[in-house]
Amino acid sequence: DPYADDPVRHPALKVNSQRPFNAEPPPELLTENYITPNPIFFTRNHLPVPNLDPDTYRLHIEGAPGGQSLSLSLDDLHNFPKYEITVTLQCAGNRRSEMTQVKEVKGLEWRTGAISTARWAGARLCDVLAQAGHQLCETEAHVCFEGLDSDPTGTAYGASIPLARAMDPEAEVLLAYEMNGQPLPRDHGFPVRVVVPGVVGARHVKWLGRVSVQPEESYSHWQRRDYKGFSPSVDWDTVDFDSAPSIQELPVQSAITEPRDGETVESGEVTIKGYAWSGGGRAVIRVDVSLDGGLTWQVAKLDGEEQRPRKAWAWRLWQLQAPVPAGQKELNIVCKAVDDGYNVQPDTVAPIWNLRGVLSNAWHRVHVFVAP
Ligand code: MTE
Ligand code: MO
Repeated sequence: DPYADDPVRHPALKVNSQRPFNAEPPPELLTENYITPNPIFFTRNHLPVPNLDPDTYRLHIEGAPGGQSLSLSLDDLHNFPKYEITVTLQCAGNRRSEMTQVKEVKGLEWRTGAISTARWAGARLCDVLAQAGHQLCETEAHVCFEGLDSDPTGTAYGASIPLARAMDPEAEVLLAYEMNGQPLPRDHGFPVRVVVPGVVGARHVKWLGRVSVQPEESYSHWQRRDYKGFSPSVDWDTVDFDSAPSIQELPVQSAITEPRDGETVESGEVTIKGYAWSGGGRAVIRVDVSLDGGLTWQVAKLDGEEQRPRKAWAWRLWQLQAPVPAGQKELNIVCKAVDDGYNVQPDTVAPIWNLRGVLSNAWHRVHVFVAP
């Protein structure tokens, strides 16, 4: 059993798949803290978790023509200037289960918890690439990452990002060795993972073994044959994966974490909580909440760290305390976020349904009963 050596996990996690391990925190735990505690940070593994020895670990960086290839130990990585940033990581499949309700899709049934936030610390990818002689001259090039996790045929997890993002100091792409002040937990990439702020989880390659600059995107299955969006009209007979770009920055997202669907709330006043985030460093500027299915709206209060313009890498938690209209027996609670590009979420799922169930960011809806 290649999974026999997987780490022990926190019992509060809702498991979507045991082998490989995929799990999300329950919603009320997810927004209890602005920074998600490591043991309940959502986990998305495609393969068994490798057991790597930090003393013999080496990160291979392929050198530029005229530059030099690097074989970096953990100590070597620590010798680069250390940066620490708060970044929210979201899987492209977050909230996929709502797409399944429209029509069947292929993928894990994530609810609202395939998203979490941590303080990540490590070396900047641009500093490490510069030491290997790379410059931003090939503007169309890509930086390919290979994990040290592999399937029985020896194929490793892989993904890539554009070189332009990798070399941009403002994009703050990290080779992270710390998560919330601790060495990375095994499930989250020990000893080193990539953190690409504002970009879909799939590019944050864990158990990083190799970095190279290539004229084309990674040839990995997960770069080319997955993690792409399509029209609702495309099915498994007609899909052409080469016709769509790989997902990088994610669209604006929000969800309600309290109360939960089907719950009974007290009459008088209701407290509604959730999260909101957008990709590409776009800040969340507002979250609107409705108690009547979207007929009327109120503005929620945003909590959490102040967001830096163009570098809003982390989510905002939000809440709204609202009187329950007298005589209401049920409430149709809805939330939607707006980012600083004034991008909004679509109101329903059907027009954004896609066969892989990615990019599920319609208004989030929760139906509750009011106690008599
Ligand atoms: N890196 C490796 N090596 N193997 C993987 O299976 N999964 C990716 C990404 N990096 C993956 C990986 C996907 S799809 C996501 S959403 C994130 O890791 C999840 O990171 P987490 O498990 O730390 O939450
Ligand atoms: Mo993912």
